[in-house]
Amino acid sequence: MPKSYLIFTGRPNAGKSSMIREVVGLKVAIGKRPGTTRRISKYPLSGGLVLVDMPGYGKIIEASKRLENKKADQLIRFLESYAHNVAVAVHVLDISTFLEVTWRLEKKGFISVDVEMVQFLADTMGEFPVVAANKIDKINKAELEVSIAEFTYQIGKGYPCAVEEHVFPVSAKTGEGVGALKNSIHKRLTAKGYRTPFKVGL
Ligand SMILES: Nc1nc2c(ncn2[C@@H]2O[C@H](COP(=O)(O)OP(=O)(O)OP(=O)(O)O)[C@@H](O)[C@H]2O)c(=O)[nH]1
Ligand SMILES: [Mg+2]
Repeated sequence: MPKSYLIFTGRPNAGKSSMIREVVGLKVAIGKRPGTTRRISKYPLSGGLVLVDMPGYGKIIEASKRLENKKADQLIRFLESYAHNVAVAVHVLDISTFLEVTWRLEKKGFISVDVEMVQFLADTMGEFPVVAANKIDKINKAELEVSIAEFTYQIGKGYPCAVEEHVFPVSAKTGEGVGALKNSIHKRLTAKGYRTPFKVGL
């Protein structure tokens, strides 16, 4: 039987590995600087699932453009070839810097890497990923609302479905919102006949 994957995607430093620690309880390496997770790392979990911690997609400090492109190609190829075996994809984004980063990219004529990645995941998997809008401890409520609204608006341009129901404001640092995120992953796994490899407080 082919293996099934629980994958965590996102830009460098978004908090993918921190979120894996919070959600799954696996002690994967985390770091202060972007580029901590260097390889696509797979960890077998209970119930036949395999967890995948991905390197960040996007800017890597101290890496050449060529290496960045090579890494991005590797990630895209991995996602394309594994798409049918992904049980649940969780896209982690740093919502505290989303507006600033998006505006900076927009000025250069690019769309947000997070928006691009979420749309890519939705297209290749045929299902909207669970989105963990992380680092909510770094901004206030008003900033969070505006940031989430902008993110869902940008995603919604291509996907008029109810995007909000897939977006979970969380902090891997304080644990806020992690319960709701875990429940949503649990629901998706259960609906597909998988056993959830972590405790959920229902
Ligand atoms: N304030 C705050 N910091 C966080 C949060 N989540 C992660 N961090 C910090 O962000 C930094 C990056 O976390 P990682 O989990 O290593 O991020 P990553 O996405 O796995 O990064 P790469 O492996 O480099 O792609 C670390 O210093 C974490 O402690 C959060 O919710 N709030
Ligand atoms: Mg990491």
